[in-house]
Amino acid sequence: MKRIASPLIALALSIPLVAQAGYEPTSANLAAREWFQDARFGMFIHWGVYSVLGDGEWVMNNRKIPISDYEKLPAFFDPTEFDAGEWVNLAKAAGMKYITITSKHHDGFAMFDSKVSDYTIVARTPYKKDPLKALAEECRRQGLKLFFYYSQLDWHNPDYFPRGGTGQDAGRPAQGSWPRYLDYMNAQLRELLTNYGDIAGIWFDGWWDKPDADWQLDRTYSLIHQLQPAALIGSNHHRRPNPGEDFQMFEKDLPGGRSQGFNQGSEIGQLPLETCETMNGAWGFNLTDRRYKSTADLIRYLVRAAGSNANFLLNVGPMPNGRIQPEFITRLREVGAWTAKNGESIYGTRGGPIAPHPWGVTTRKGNRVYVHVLDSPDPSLLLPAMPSAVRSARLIGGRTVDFKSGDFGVVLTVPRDGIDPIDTIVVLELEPKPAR
Ligand code: FHN
Repeated sequence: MKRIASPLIALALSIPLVAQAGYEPTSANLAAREWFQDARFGMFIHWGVYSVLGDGEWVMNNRKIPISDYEKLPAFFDPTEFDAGEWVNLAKAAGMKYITITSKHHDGFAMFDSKVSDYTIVARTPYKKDPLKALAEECRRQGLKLFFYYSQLDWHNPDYFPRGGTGQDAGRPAQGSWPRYLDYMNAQLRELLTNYGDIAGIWFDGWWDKPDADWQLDRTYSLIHQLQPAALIGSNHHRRPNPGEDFQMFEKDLPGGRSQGFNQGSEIGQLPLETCETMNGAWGFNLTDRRYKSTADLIRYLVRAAGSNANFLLNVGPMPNGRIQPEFITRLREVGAWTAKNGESIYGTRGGPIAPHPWGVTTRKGNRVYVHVLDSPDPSLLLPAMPSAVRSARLIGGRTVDFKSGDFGVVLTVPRDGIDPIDTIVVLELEPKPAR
């Protein structure tokens, strides 16, 4: 995926964004935020007609494909092997608690039965069905929550005008009505929050394409919260959260990380956190991208995210036939074997009392601290003092771990044959702190 660095993005980091000023989350929304943080692990799904070309979700922009040609693609998109039950089963097998799927990506193509557009999977493809409806029903049946990704950026709609930093080669006329585009976007969001039952939230993306535009976020965020107060709003704008947003996402970096150019200005806010990453190098299906991350790396990313008090949203880009490629299935099942065995150290936890270090991270649940030793050459590990005295120490499998406490902190000595090459998890039981 090519991102265009532009002075506009630099400008964006300086413009205070007005959103849902004075927003007060409802008790249902606050409860949803707790659920979200407990969930810790979700499946991101990037799926669209771009998958026909097998070259990622930015293919229209990167290959400068005009709308007149790109509109030929839906005719080839017939995912007859799509099975919502298979996708939800796979997410659950991995230990994922929610799914976030693209309802509309930057190409403007609606992967749902939108009545305010004829550029939809129902109107334009031989498939003629609404996969998001099937997925919503299956998630409800199997007890997973469902978020919709929605791209504010639109390379197809002529009213997305003035153009932003991308989508310049789509062949649209140099005119359009921005207010009419906002009406269109809000109408589609109304459909997504009305026609698919309870939705866990909206994952916005693409604000960064026109950072200086008047997006009228207060209007959009108010609409969402009026329709479904518990729906969590997040926006992948790579900046501090705005009023009306309920969680903050980081892309391809742990919270506060700066490995990606677009994260240079991002700051960690006070909201629940989530980081997202691909399984290879692509979000949308890419036939030739073989940069598959190892299962061990994916597990460690999940652990480091939890240790940073963040969720991990791990992506799949399904193929145009509706199936998920075998390399992803294998990894998800292997991650699931790990979460089945060690999930207590992730689910329902919050970031631990020790900040993330190169050697590893900690997570915490009540008086229990999980020390995740990810990269320590030495079986002994010196930790700073815990919030209260350590009562006991054991490997998550049960074996006792020697520990010595003192003013210096706590030294853990893990038996050499108890060291796990992926993540050695030491469980510390702390003395309950006296009630104040
Ligand atoms: O441009 C998109 C990209 O296609 C993908 O959807 C990622 C997912 O976080 N978000 C944007 C890139 O920052």
